[in-house]
Amino acid sequence: MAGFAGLLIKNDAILTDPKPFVLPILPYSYAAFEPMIDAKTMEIHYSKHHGGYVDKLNALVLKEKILQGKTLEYLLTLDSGLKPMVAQDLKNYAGGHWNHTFYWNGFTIPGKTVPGKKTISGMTKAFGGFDGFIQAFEKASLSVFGSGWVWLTQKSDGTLAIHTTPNQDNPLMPAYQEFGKPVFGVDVWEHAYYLKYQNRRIDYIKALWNIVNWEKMESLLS
Ligand code: MN3
Repeated sequence: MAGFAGLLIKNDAILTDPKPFVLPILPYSYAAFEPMIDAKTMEIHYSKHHGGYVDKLNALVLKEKILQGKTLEYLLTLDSGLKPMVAQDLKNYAGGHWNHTFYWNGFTIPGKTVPGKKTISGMTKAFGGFDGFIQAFEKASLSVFGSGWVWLTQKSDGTLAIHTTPNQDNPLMPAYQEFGKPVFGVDVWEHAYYLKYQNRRIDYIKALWNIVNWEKMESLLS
C-alpha cells in the first residue's frame, strides 16, 4: 500500500485507541465555497454524513476484534476472513471515511491554485487536453446511477483515467485495483448537492471546477 502514502492528511494515527478514527479538521470554513457549494450543505455533509461514517466505523471496530489496531488504508483492502455483513459495513464506513477526507482535500479557495505541469501533460495524453478531461469527467459523473463517486486516477504506467464506483467504494479496494491510484474524487451522492442544485448534478460538477485544489492533484501525480 506504499503507493497510497500521503493521499490523506494524517488523522488516524491513534490505533490503540478503542475509537481510533476521527473526523479530520475541515481545511476551510463551511461558507468558503459559497455560492458554488452552500454553507448548509457543507455543514451537513461534513458533520452529519462524514461524521456518521466515522462514528459507525468506530462502533464496528469496537465490536470486531479482527478490525482493531489497523490503519484506515489497511481496512479498505480487507476482503477476506470477514462475515459478509461485517465486510459490507466495513466497506461502507471505512470507504465513507476515506472518500470524504480525500474529497475535502481535493478543494480549495477559488483561484488559489492552477493545474500543474504533470496534470496538464497527463490530461493531454489521456483526454486530448484540459477541456477533454472536463468533458470526460462530467460525462462520467452523469453516468453514475444512484449514489457513488467519480475518480481521476493514475495507472501504474503513469496514464490518467476516469472511473466511477458505486456507494462508498473506492480505487484502493481490491475489486478496483486496475483503476490505479486516485488523485481526485467527487462525491455524486445527492446529499453533496441536493439542497442547492436539487436534481441538477451537472450544475454541481460544473461549479466544482472553480474550487479544485490543482496543487493537491499535481502533488499526487508521479
Ligand atoms: Mn458524501
